[in-house]
Formats: sequence, C-alpha cells, structure tokens
Amino acid sequence: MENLRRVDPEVYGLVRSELQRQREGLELIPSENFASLAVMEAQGSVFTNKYSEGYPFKRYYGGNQFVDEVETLAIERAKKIFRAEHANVQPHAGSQANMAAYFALLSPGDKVMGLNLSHGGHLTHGASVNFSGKTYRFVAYNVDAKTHLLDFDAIERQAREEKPALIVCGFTAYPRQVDFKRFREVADCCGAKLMVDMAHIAGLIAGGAHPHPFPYADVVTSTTHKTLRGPRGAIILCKSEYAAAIDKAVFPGLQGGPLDHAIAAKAVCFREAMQPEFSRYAHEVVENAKALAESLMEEGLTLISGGTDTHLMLVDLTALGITGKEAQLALDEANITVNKNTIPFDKQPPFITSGIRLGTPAITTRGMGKSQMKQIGQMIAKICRYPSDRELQKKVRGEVLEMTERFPLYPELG
Ligand code: DSN
Repeated sequence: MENLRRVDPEVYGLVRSELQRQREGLELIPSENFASLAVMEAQGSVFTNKYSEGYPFKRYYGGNQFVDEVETLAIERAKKIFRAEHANVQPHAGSQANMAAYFALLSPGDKVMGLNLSHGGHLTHGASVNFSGKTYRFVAYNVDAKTHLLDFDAIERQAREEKPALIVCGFTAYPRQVDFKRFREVADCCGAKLMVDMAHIAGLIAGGAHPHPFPYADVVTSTTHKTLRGPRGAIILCKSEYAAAIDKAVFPGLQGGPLDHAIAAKAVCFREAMQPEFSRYAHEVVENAKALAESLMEEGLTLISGGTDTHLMLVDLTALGITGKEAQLALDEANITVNKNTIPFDKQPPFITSGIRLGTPAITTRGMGKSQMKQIGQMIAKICRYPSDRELQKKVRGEVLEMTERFPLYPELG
C-alpha cells in the first residue's frame, strides 16, 4: 500500500491500525470473516472505475465487454453453488437485496410473516423502525418460549389464520438448522410465497454443512461476506418465474450503477467456495461452534436452545447477573470481540440486552480448532463471571495475544 501511505498517511495509518486490531483479537462476531487476498485484490481493482447500468450484454453505457464477462462468471458460479435457476449479483448489501425481493414479490401493504427481531430475525424482516415494517404489514412469528426452537405447528396455525402473501425465513441469531422443506409446507398451506434470507449460513450451505433452500424457496437472498467469506455485498437467487421481476426490482427499481469491483470479488469468492477446501472449512466452522458451545456450557453458561448446529450461538447471561452490554465491553478489554444480542423474550432493551452472540467463521478461517475453542470458552466464562476485574481482563488479553500470534492473519501484508 505504498501509494496510500504516500498520498494519505492518515487513512493509511488507520488501515494499519485496523489490521493490527484484527490480528490481535479473537473475532467472534458470527457475521464477520476474513476475505482472501484474492477477493480483496479483485475488490480493489480497476473495475471500480466503470459504470454499467443494466445487465450483461444489455447496458446503458459503452465499454462493458469485460464487466459483462465478470458479471456473467459471478452469475453462473452463484447459480451452480446454490442450485438456483436465476441469480442477480448486483445488490450492494443484504438490506437492498431484501428490499428488492419484497419489491418483486409484494405490493405495499401486503401481509408478510417474519421471525420476531428479538427471537433471531433481522431488521429487514419487519421491524417497525425499518422500511420493511413501514411498507408491508409484517406479522411476527416467535420461537417456542421453553425450547427456543421454531415450533412449526404454531407457525402453521398462525399462517392459516393470517394468510400472508409471503413468509420469510433464514435468520441472524437462530443457532439451529432451518428446515426449509417444512417452511415450504407452511407457505403452501396458506398460498404464500417463501423467501429465504440465507445471509448467515450461505457459506455453510455452499460447503455442504447446512441443507439447501432450493427447491423449496421461491426467492433466496444473501450477503457474500459472512460465512461465505467474500466481499461485502449481496446476491438474490430465484426460480426462473421470478427472474424478470427480481432483475427489474434491483435495477432500475432500487439501484443505479452496480459496483463492478464488488461483483468481480463476488466471482472470486464463488470460485473459492467451489473448492474442496471450502467444504472442509464450512464443516470445521460448525464443529468449532459445537466445541465452543460445549466449553461454555461446561463452564456453567446457559445457551439459548441448549447449543448450536450452525456457526453461531447465543449466550443467556441472566443467571450471571450481567447484561450483554457489560459482557461485550468487558470482553473487548481482553481483545475478544462479540456482540450484545437480545435473547428470546428478553426483558432488556436492544441496546442493553441479556445476551451475547458468538460465532466461529472468522477464527476458523485463521486455522483455530477444537483445543482453542475449549480455551476460548473458558476465557469468556471467566470474564463474564467477573466483568469488573481489570487484572483478569489484562491476563486474558495476554493469553489472547499468545493464541493469535500462533495463527497469523494476512502475514503477506507485512
Ligand atoms: N448485521 C448482520 C449481523 O450481524 O447479523 C445482519 O445484517
């Protein structure tokens, strides 16, 4: 980054500081990961200079012969990985992908069922402060109060009563596999369409560590930077019958020029996700999550739904008498990065919360395995038991630094 260093030493300095922070910390936010250098090179490439409104071979600007090729590569790879009939790789982010999917499938005011935000749903699945809750009549379904699992009989009863036009599944803080077949049955019982937001689990699906949403879903949205380990961005996949509506909703409905550099990086990420190493990675992410969950439970911590079968878990801190906010701040002091998160039926507001959400995609990318998971579980439990103990935080930070040094991150970046 010699040019950046010379032209803008302030930004260069911040990039180096962020690299150091990523290197010296345990990144446990389940929606984060470390993209490969190849992905980052494509994202920082000359494709950033191009305008290309439209779609491959149907553009509003000249000079798009290479953009057409790179977008076509991304589309074909995405279709193959996710068994989709159609792919749109232009959405800038997950929220835009969900917005475009709703534009394509619904009219303003239509009724939609989505999982309650504080039970693991996403803002764009109908939160009242979000465009989704303002534009459509969202009715929330919940997890079961005792098991914290999806109760399909209850969801089906609700769907028969509410008769939504669309059911949204696929979650941001639900630690269990999603049964897409059962969701299809629920959608069919009330004539609804089925949309899957697989942003969190896309990498697990690509690697064969979670069942596929197709052929059950009508439309599938995803980000590309979480378990899929690509650039920050999103995609929409769908059955052929929705292809024209989805494409029209993205452009010209919602976006102008696509981010061609991000699309090039998505193509690289898809190529990486097709390799056997990626399948190994996806399975290791899940095994590591199970090992971390086991370690936390051995230490006496309570996990929502009693564990995980994906990349993430939710710790209920109520019994320890601390909030998610306090735990997040205390763990930050030890270079352990997590996010506070509401738990189902939480009594605390979303900025305080009773839980923390943890995930293993990033630390698995670094090469960490089961013995590190056990140790990380012990460190988290200690900090959460004594959140005001500065000496303990310092001691654990030392242990974290020792561990992270053994799993170098981006050594090529100097
Ligand atoms: N912000 C993402 C997450 O952390 O799950 C969802 O968009």
